[in-house]
Amino acid sequence: MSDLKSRFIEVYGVLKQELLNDPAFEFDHDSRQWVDRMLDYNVPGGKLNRGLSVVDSYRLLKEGKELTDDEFFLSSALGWCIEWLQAYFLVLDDIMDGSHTRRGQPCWFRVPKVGMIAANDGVLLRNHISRILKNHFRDKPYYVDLLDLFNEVEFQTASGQMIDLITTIEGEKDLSKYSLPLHRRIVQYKTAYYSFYLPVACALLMAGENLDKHVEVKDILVQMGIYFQVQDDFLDCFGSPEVIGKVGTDIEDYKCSWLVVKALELCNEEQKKLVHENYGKVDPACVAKVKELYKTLDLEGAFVEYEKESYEKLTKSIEAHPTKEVQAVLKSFLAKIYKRQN
Ligand code: GPP
Ligand code: MG
Ligand code: MG
Ligand code: MG
Repeated sequence: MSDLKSRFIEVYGVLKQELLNDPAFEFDHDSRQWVDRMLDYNVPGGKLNRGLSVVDSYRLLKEGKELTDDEFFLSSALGWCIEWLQAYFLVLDDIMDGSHTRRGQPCWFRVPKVGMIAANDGVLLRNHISRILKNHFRDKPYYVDLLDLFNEVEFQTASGQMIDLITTIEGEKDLSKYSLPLHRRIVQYKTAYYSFYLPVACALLMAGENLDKHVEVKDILVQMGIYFQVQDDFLDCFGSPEVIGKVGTDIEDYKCSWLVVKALELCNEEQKKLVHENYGKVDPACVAKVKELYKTLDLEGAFVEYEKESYEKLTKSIEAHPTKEVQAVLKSFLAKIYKRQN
């Protein structure tokens, strides 16, 4: 593990201890143990890309100068707030999507004796973010902007999640409503803001920048986030569960996934009928038929094409940006996700 990553993980331990000893609430042994286990199960086990990106981006914005211990701790704490936000979203998303596994283990709500307590754990995870921010950023001049940023991004994500969910009601009635513009709207809101814009926005605030002056950076990051969610949709069907740590449910869930939109675009009348008859069914035989059609239509090829185009477009927009430091932040982000397998 890199030195940066292990130092970053140490900060998780500090933040967790602070929350467990929260003076606002007199925890008894059982409740402290519950929160401890719930946090370890849901917060630190991912790739940590979003969290580490805050530290990376902040360092690049400081022209690569070594961070002081205090700067490292604070940028890591903001990074962890994003990992907490991600944990909160995933715990709830897995309930809503009826998923089984996440990060190579059962989804939290599937763990014996957890069940719907997971819904309240989601609320707790969200509240932990505000407590971490209050503990460490209350005296900073950018505190209000930070709170506002987290609130806005949470609102955008929940709105995207809502469209992701209610779209399936319309889709069940009329699958032809699934289109690339609709897909784009869903993924922009449910994924792009919190996964891509938020880490960089946190670093910019820490560096004393005004976010209103960075709309073009936001735009590039949102485009990158859309590309990232198309990858997620692709991996849901074509990724290997051992590598992505989860078993896909998009076909069963009737999701407006990039794959089904592409399939509807490419298929003939007979194949369209097959999609209509088999999409959104839990029966494994139906799922297999849809997957087979995806292979026949060479959606893997279509995805490789999309990936190449997105990479070229993003690189062009990044290179058009006037400041070298910002370019470095964006390029490092793109390099982390290009052709990812998990
Ligand atoms: C990813 O969708 C979107 C989220 C995790 C946002 C959830 C937002 C909430 C307000 C709960 P996904 O279902 O495709 O992700 P995955 O494939 O990881 O389940
Ligand atoms: Mg999901
Ligand atoms: Mg979902
Ligand atoms: Mg997915």
